[in-house]
Amino acid sequence: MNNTTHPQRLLLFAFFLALSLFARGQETLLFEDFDDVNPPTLPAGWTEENLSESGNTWVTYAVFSYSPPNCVSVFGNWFNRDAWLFSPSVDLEAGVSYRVSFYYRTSYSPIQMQVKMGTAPSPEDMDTQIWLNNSIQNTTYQEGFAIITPEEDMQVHFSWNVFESANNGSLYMDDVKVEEMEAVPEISLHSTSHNYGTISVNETAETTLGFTNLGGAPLTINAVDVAPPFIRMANPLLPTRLSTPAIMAIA
Ligand SMILES: [Ca+2]
Repeated sequence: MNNTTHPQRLLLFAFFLALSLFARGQETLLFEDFDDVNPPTLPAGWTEENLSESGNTWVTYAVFSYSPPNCVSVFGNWFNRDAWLFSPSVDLEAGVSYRVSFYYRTSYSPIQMQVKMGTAPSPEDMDTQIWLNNSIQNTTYQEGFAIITPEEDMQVHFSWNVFESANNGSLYMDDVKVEEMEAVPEISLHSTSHNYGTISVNETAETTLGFTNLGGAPLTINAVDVAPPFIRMANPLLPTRLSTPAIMAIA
């Protein structure tokens, strides 16, 4: 491209990068990859309950894993499902934040799943919903997670409940983890809107930034300092880019 005959396009792209100011994850309380058992047996301490009359329930499965060789799955069979998978118990401390995460996908048809926690591994004791996706459509694994902060010391079980979803699609899940989070905030910075493009001389472009706190402690932002120098990144294969690495959130 000949820059002498084409106007330069200046694109701000650094806003789209997540800005992680603090490390996450301090202690893993529970991790299960379902790889040390022979399918369809569930790992020790894990149980299932099937409340549907004809739908399938949770089994360990040796195909379509996220971490090979196994995952855990609820197969489709065209009937409504109400399949519950229960974790072993985990001790939680009051005021401490925990990250409950897992990887999940469908085979091809939309699936509904919720994650709940409760004091005993049975559906009637699962009284707190911490995650819900009522239209799981991703056919490659993606992470689901919830951050919880109990108000009192608790011994809980977590549960994954595939419900309704009367189709032939299967739900696959792997690498379940419960970890205690460091008592520090973690900022995820992202752009929610912008009107970039060609900015003429003396013309102003605007952006709106979003801050999400994915850490284990509250975050107070009193000011945002956008400070030069800005870096114009040169790449002959791409339009000229302008990054803003000096954006600082001041907590
Ligand atoms: Ca696995």
